[in-house]
Amino acid sequence: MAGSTTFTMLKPDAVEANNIGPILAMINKAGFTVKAMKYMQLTKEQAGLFYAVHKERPFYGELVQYMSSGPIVAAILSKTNAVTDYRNLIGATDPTKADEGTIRKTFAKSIAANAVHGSDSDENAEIEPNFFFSALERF
Ligand code: 3AN
Repeated sequence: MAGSTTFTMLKPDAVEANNIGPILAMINKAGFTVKAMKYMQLTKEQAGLFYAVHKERPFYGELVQYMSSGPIVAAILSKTNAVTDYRNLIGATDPTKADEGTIRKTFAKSIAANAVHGSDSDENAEIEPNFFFSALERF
């Protein structure tokens, strides 16, 4: 059903700072259910492919380098209005502009090391999990 799932990554800064547990707790408390989950480190090539949509942006090289610099947690999350509600829960890309109580305001270190990724549209919420999960890995 469109709108009922979204895709997230807990980024290298969140994993490094031991914030997997606290972030997952915020996600569950906000009403999201985990449908798939994986702990892994992306190669530069994989990070480059995942973020290919940003290839022309000035921060692309930094983004690819950063997202392959350490382990991440990838997950599919389920909830009514998942994409919109999760974007509201994570807060603005720049943590200095994120609202109080959001994941990025609470845990992000900078605009690059901003703790979590969240799909920005229903279309991307359908596409992004396919990069990480087979049908057998979704529940
Ligand atoms: P969001 O993750 O909030 O959808 P996007 O799609 O604009 O933000 O950017 C994708 C990722 O690129 C961000 N999560 C962030 O890690 C990184 N990023 C965005 N803007 C910058 C920037 N000015 N400098 C460095 N990294 C950036």
